[in-house]
Amino acid sequence: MTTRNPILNPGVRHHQEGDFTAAQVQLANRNSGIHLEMLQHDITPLGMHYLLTHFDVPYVKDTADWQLEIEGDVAAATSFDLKALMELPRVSEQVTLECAGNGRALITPRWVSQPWSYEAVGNAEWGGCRLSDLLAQVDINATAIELVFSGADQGIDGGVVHFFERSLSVQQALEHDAILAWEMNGLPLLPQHGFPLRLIVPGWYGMASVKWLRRITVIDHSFQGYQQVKTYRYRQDADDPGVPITGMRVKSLLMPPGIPDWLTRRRLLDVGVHEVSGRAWSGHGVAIDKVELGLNGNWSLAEVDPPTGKYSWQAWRGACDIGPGQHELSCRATDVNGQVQPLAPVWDQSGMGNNAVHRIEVWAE
Ligand SMILES: Nc1nc2c(c(=O)[nH]1)N[C@H]1C(S)=C(S)[C@@H](COP(=O)(O)O)O[C@H]1N2
Ligand SMILES: [Mo]
Repeated sequence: MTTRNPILNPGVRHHQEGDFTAAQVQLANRNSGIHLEMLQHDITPLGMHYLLTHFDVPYVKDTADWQLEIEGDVAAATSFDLKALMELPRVSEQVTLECAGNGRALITPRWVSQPWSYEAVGNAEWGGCRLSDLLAQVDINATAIELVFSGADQGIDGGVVHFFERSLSVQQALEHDAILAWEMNGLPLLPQHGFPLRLIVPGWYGMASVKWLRRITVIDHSFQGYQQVKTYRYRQDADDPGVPITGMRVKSLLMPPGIPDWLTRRRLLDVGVHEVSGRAWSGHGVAIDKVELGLNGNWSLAEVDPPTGKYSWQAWRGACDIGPGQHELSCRATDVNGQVQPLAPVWDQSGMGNNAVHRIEVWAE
């Protein structure tokens, strides 16, 4: 008698309403979010940046025999150790990274996956070299179409066993200021952020920034890997082939004022004028034009700082005169291309790209 392996035959993924299951709590415990009070920092302190790790964190004990392999549609396969990478021109750049699934748990019904609310974002200073400088040392064949970036982490999703892999077109790899990073905020990458080497694709949602990078394969066709075609697409329903997700949508978050209630995180504050501040960002290096601060649905213009880097979020602040009782605070950003955050989530089958305005309840007395 044979039984069907439930891991390789998981059945159809579904939506859910109401309480979170133990499996979702387990996911949330592994994949932590930024604490919103960290929005006071330009650069998210190490250990406070959000984390999204699909499988197990691979453990590289010793970097002495570690190599980044480059193979496929190239004149000759080659590899680089960390020392060789470190001889390329250095870059160090602030990049805001957000998970494409951020906000998923705020869409009803909820897609069963990592249940983010607002917190899957951070801004770090990534140090390393440009991917384009490395590729300049590789003789890529004229037939090349895409580059596949392979992580060292293997697991199962949708019944499919695979390594975490994503591709970029040759043009995207050369033109998007991508970084091969071995440092975060001036220190070697923490194990959970991709030690010893990761890709950073500035301006894109986080899935493109492959951690624990160990191989780049040049291919003469379009990549059909699980993380490329089965997920990270905007879809209306399960049958929709969808469109690939690339750049981040315009978004802003506010730092909750006052003090939190331990169990509910509802905020308590004094009646009076409060300065409310936060961060705003958009995708593909597009700057923020304005941020509006909402008090019970009445919007006023906030002051926005200039960007500290092309791909870095921008600080904003405004004043709110808060009377006694319960109120809703919110914020809404518009980028220089005129893209504005929606007031309510825009439907997506797997809860991707939810950039609806951030809302929090406060009680003043
Ligand atoms: N190898 C590998 N790279 C990965 C992932 C992963 O699970 N494995 N997760 C991706 C996703 S979905 C996101 S949002 C970012 C998160 O990066 P962080 O954990 O450093 O914040 O890494 C991306 N790179
Ligand atoms: Mo993500």
